[in-house]
Amino acid sequence: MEAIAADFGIKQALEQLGVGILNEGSSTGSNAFSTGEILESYSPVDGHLIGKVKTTTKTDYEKVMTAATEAFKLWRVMPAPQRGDIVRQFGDRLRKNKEALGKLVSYEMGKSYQEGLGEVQEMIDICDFAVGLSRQLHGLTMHSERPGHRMYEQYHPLGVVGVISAFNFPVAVWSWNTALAWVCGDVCIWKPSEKTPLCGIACQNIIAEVLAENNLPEGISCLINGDYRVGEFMTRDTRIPLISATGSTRMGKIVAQEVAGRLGKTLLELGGNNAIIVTPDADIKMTVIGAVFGAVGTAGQRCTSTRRLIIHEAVYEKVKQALVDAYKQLRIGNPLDETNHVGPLIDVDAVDMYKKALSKVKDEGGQVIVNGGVLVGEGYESGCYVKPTIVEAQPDFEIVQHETFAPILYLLKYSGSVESAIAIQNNVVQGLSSAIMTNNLREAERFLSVEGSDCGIANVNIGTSGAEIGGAFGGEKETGGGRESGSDAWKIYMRRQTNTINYTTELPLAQGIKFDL
Ligand code: UN1
Repeated sequence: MEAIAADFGIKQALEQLGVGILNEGSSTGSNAFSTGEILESYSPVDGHLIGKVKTTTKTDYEKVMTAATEAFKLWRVMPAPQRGDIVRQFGDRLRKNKEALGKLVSYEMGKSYQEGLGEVQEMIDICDFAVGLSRQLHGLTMHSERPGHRMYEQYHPLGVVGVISAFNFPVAVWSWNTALAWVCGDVCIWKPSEKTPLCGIACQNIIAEVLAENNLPEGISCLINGDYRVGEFMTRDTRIPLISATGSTRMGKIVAQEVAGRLGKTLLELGGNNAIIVTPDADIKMTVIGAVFGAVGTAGQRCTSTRRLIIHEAVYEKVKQALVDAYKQLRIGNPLDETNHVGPLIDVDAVDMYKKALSKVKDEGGQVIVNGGVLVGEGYESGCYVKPTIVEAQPDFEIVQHETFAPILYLLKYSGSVESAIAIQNNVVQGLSSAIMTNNLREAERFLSVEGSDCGIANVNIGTSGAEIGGAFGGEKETGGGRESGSDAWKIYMRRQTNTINYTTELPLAQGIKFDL
């Protein structure tokens, strides 16, 4: 391990980001209020302890809440374009720290360094988007039915926004929420995944520097650490009007009920079971690139990962063979080494779920065409490396209905028209991302029509993962219905107020009602 840390500049990256020293002491950084028990962060890359973080107790949480509430009073009256300028500075600071943060993401979470850099790029992109947005928080004006009246709507900030994020995008998802929430005038409290706490501290350190340089309170961006019990401080807290939560459907249902019970708002971005439909008119080369990246990128741990390929019988054997050939090229190993395509899963529990899913699909009658398994030996000491696998299955297999966060790709054969493929695609409880590979305009438009894909994301000749920040990101059904990042997703971070102003000396009532005194 020391070799990996030294060879790939991990120590320097950690030092640059202020997240302490490998395997020594505790690394609380800007997580200033936390005094609770120690949370250790182990790298799935080599199994080594990277650092330690203090968790947040209820008493600490109250201090965080006070800091956030105080900061909100100041932040909400700052003109939005000035808030945008703070976000611009944060984006600039991210540019300077891109390599270091990308490395930390790769080392703590296990995704490839390229993808770690890509994740930081998403943060930079959303900052740029939010800067522009800070001058475009538009409401509408309406024509009043009454003479001498003016009617319009305006958006005000909500207050303290709670962000709960998952291990698989340990930095970007936070920024999709916070960059928008900040320009909207909200302050944020973030609980990152307990599996990637150092990524949280690193981000907090970066924004804390920007806030300090601008003489702004750190309460604008707060960090809390720990497991679901710390998350509950926020979900149960009536002082938090909006909880944005990314993670499993199981977690999302609990959060949704807690927050709905107090009539708070939620933005949920939960599980996917994403499919690519491959029609007889598909470009096979493009299909293979899209499918392989979608299935094995981030070791199959994106919510947008491709889990099902729904292939027409006319091209089934050809696609299958091309995939088998492509999987032979895959190099699995240390994700910091850029010659590798696939890194480890997040931890041994995830490996366990991968193994269980594989044995389940075999029990159900699935035919393995690219062997899976857990890798052992030199370079695989963490026990988290698994082989990406491909299994021929049936759409109605129980396991195929489930999201397994691992590189398992199910091949499903369809015959007849594109409608039957769409029916298979839609016949799962999740509704995040979907794609069709076709050069046939009719099939493509059918897929995008009201009778087509029921997902929040529907792509043509692109895979299911790797969405750009400019679009609204999220999905339907058990994916939770939330939308983050681009388009008009900002509206959820604000409260809408309708204003009617009477500039006459009369008081006419709406709907023509007469009320003479
Ligand atoms: C996630 O996995 O939670 O579309 C987010 C993508 C990325 C984001 C994934 N831009 O694959």
